[in-house]
This record gives sequence, C-alpha cells and structure tokens, in this order.
Amino acid sequence: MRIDEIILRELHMPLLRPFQTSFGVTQNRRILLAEIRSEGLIGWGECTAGEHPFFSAESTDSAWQILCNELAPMLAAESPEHGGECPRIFKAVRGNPMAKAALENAIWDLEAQREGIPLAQLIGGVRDSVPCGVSLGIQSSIPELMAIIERELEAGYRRIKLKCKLGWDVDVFERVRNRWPQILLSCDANSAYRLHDQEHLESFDEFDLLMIEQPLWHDDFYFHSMLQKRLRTPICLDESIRNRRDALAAVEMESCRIINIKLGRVGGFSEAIAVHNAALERGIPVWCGGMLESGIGRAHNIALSTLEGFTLPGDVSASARYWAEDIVEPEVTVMRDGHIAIPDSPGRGYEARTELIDRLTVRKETVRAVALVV
Ligand code: OSB
Ligand code: MG
Repeated sequence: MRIDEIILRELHMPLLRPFQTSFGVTQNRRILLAEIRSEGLIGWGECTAGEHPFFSAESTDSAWQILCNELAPMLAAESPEHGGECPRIFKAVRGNPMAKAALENAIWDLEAQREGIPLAQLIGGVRDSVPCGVSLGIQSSIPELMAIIERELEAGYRRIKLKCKLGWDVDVFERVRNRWPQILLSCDANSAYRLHDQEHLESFDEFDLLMIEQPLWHDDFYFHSMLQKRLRTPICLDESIRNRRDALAAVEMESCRIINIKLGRVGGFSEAIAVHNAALERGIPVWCGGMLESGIGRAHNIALSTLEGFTLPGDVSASARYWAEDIVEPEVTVMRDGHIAIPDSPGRGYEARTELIDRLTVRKETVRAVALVV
C-alpha cells in the first residue's frame, strides 16, 4: 500500500454532559484523528488520549507531538500492506500506545477497504451484533443517578457501570441494587482505593457486582492479586493491561478474572487481538472499554467487540449519549435489545463526515513520505 499522505487533526468536541471519574471531570474533548490516504482509499484512526495525563501518561498534546514528529514520518516511509506490520514499524518508539493506535487502526481500516470486506471480518469477528453497556460518571446526587439509570435501561442497555470512589460507592450501590435487584451492575474505581481500603472493598461483595474495575494502582498486578483472594466479586483490570504479556501476568497471578481491552491503551488492533487471544485461551472473559470516543474510534471499538472472547457487554454505546452531532454517518445507534448491528460495508463501516470534521478542526498537519531523489 503506497501511503500518499497522512493528515493529522485536532478536533474540539464538547460532550453533551460532563463526565466525572475518580481522577477528574471531562467536559470538552480534544480529539486527534489520523486520516491516511492511500491509492484512492482513505483510512481513519482516532487517538484516545485524554486532555490531561490522568488516565495514563499520554495526553492530547503529548500524542500530537509524537504523532507529527515521530510516528507519522516512520509510517509514511514504510508503506505497510497490513495493520499487523505497525508494531514493528513503531518499535523504536517506547510507550505512546494511544498515538500508535491512531495510525495502526487507520491502516487496518484501509486494509479492510482494499480487501472489500468489513473491518470486523478482517480481524476474524464472529458476531453480527454486539451487546452494549453504559459507563455512568459520578453524579451530584443519587436521585440524579437513579433517573439516568432508568433512562439507560429503558433504552435497552444491558449492563450499568458506575464510576466510583470513596464517598460515592456503597451507599450508591445499595440504592441501585434495591431498586434493580437483577441487572448486570459493575463499578470502575480508576485506581481510587489503596490497601487500607481492603475491608471497605470487601463490603462491595454484598451487591452482587459483575466486577470491580481497577480498584488499586494503575500499574499494579501484585496487590490486585492479594485483593482478589479476599473478594468474591471478580476484579477487572483496565489501566494495568498494556499488552499481551501484562494479560498473561495478570491471569497467572490471579490479579483479575476479567479483562477490559481498549484499543488505545494497548496500542492498536494487533495488540488488542493478542490480548484477546491470550484471554480466550485461558477462559478469561473480555469486553471493550471506551474512552469517550468520536464515531471514528467508536467504529473501531465495535469491530473489535465482534471477536469471540468479547462475551460481556462493553462500554460501547450510541453517539447520541455523547455528542450533539457525531462526525460519522450514520451515527452509532443501539437497537431496542441493547445491541449495535455490525455494518456490512467495507472497512470501518461508518463514513467520516469530512465537512463537519473540517469545521471542528483546530489544528492540522500533513505528513508525506520524503521523496527519494536519485
Ligand atoms: O476507565 O473506562 C474508563 C472514560 C475515560 C477514561 C477512562 C474510562 C472512561 C470510561 C468511559 O469509563 C467509557 C465511555 O466511553 O463511555
Ligand atoms: Mg476503566
């Protein structure tokens, strides 16, 4: 595949509602998109870094720097045939998985278009629809949260995940469980707790949660494994799992019983598939995490979720929950049964709305292969 040009953009996209986690509040997303033009086709990828380096070390600004000055020139010089070649091409650059994923995922999208098949099919997906859950931020009151849950269940979502921290956990779980004894309910601490909270975390067991996501340090396996021994509720790791080796270590040490796979966090489709395969072989269920993506990242998450091991509802939900207007056509919608249907057109299956993208763009940089003049 000859790469003609790589266009990098930063878009400003205000969320419909602020999203609060234990590490902060997000209101305005600064989203980086990679557009790769190759032989008449266009692949798109999204960098899922946050505005600040709070979830992981990457941020919009650090990823922009690495994309423009390191990764895009490397990729343009190589013209890979397959998305699976990207990890080798980017190997010299340590870390920066979200920046790498933006480019790698755009190459997978291009490859699927060139083959004339949906991206889900290219990666070996086995589902024609994927079950969806919602991730609900910390609210200013329990009644507000209850009203939101009611609405999301009404819309068909099959799992409710509550962001939590000290002061927004057991009282909330109790109220929600009393009202909805049967629903799939989970929580995500984003590393809000420490070992001295162990007894408090043990008290979560009575709420019959599907899982507790990343209760302890963002980079830990050992203490999660100590904690898992004391809990009936499965631990799910998100932040800690950066690659297949991490997944193997976590499973081996019994640090978790469930794994959240995020394309950005692991550096793109190649590593996401490798994590999935490792988990599947070991009987560990996985699900697809979300990072408040635009429709481009969302399209990739949907394709990923079609792999066999994605047996739990993911944090992949409708565009209209996040944006007044999404940058893809059609927008991502969820059916009454809480599933998203897999598109059957070639590539990612959701068209980029280029005029809207141009209107939302605040900076843009084009990278081309340096012509070899002999
Ligand atoms: O930990 O899963 C997380 C959003 C930003 C950063 C981290 C996380 C999240 C979410 C949002 O939970 C999921 C979504 O995109 O709806
Ligand atoms: Mg999480």
